[in-house]
Amino acid sequence: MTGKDNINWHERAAALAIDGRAFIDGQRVWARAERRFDNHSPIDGRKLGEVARCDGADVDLAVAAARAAFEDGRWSAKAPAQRKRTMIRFADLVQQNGAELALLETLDMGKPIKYSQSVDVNSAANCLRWYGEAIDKIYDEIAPTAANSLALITREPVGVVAAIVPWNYPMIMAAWKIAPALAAGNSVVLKPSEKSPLTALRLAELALEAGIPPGVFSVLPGYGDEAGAALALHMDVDCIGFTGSTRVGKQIMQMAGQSNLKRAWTELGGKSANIVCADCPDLDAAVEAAVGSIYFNQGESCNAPSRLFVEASIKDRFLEKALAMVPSFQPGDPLDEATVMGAIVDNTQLGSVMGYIESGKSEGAKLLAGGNRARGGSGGYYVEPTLFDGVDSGMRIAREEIFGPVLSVLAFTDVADAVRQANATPYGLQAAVWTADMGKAIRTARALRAGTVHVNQYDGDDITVPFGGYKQSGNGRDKSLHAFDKYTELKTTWIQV
Ligand code: TXE
Repeated sequence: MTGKDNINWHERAAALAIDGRAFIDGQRVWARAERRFDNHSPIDGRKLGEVARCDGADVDLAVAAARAAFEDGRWSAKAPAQRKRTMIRFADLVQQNGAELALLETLDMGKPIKYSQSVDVNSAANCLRWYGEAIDKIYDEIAPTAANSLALITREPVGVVAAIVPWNYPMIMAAWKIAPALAAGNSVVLKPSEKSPLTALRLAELALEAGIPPGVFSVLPGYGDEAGAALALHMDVDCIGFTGSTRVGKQIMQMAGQSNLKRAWTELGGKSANIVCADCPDLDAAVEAAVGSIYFNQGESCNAPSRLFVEASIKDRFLEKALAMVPSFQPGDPLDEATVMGAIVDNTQLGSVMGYIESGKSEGAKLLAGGNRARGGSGGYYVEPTLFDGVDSGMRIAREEIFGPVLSVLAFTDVADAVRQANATPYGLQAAVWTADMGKAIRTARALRAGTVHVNQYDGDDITVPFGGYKQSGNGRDKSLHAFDKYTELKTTWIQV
């Protein structure tokens, strides 16, 4: 992004031509069966265009092209330094086309244009650049064996990688998979969510323009049970990287097992606990993080801190400050640069979020803010920032992933009990603890069963650190050098000396 001011996003949106064709073997094509689905914007319900509805036949083509590319070495056999240069060009092109990508992302899934630019475009470009930069700085190993032999331990690309990603951060989720997989020399077939396919298709064009050869990176829009399942079941896909719901994550593991035992990596749901102790060193910062993090991206984040545990003695003060802040997250027009909360991705998700709000009310939680649809008359899907107090760990709003702007507040008197409740979930993605007592912070962080624990903050986020969950929040890690573990095989070569 150039950061230029005064873009008229409505005008740009009206002028935008949507190309919903798939991207297979370097070409924009419709699905073999000629089927399409309508793509609507959650901003106002308007039809944006038609998108290729790919199925098993298209998957076969894309996988065959990916395999051919992998075998002939047009990408896989390039020196890491060469792949690096191409990945960096790809990142630069994402940045240069940032305004268009941001607009597509906002129109497609409803997040505020301000964040599509500053967060989604920048993070995706940074991710592509970082893995490109990293790939020619990784050395292999020689094992400390006896003197009459040499054992080389080398990493090789795993082959054909399928990536299936969700709709909440379409570009970033795609980048987290494709950047390490491509940098390591794999061929990749990406299936974006049917709810948000547009930026992935544009990324494929930019990859080709950057010099990633045809066949190495294909993008197949389509439904999960058609294109997605065909990829997960494919006998010639070596590895699958999935981000989405825990329900589908389990199916992915099963399909991997029932086909060719492809490596299956999953980044799934969460119900992250944020524990604020009475000795919190900066209550204002804690309030800002608790409120800001649950309403960011309309609450559609797997790591959203949706369960807020506050020590009883400070709860009233905490809630007073939180409630003063909630109205600033009222949803607005996502194409207005001042908007901080946008539209829920579609009518189905809206119905699900409203259902959770109703369940909170009927199970006896105290609705202190929000609870209603917003922006009536816009034709889009908006929910007020919602806050429930008096939540009990047994209630559905405390147990299930809502994936909407709904914060559940629970009181505690004993931090050990808060940790027990925090851990009493099938999920284990993230958690946080706020306390001035570093001993308590570290003991609590150790006790929390989560892939990431924050201490006195909730916004720690960097491409250099792994991201992923314990328990049913998935396996493997996205981001950081650890992501290469998912997309490479270790080979040992014994040499007689
Ligand atoms: O996700 P799905 P949905 C959670 C969140 C949300 C719920 C449903 O709670 O409310 O999941 O969202 C593809 N074989 N998260 O329905 O269905 C699908 O096409 C192969 C948390 O959108 O898991 C899409 O590309 N693929 C989450 C991707 O899987 C299949 C992000 C995710 O879709 C498939 C998203 C199948 N049988 C939702 N069925 C997070 N952790 O960030 C679907 N897909």
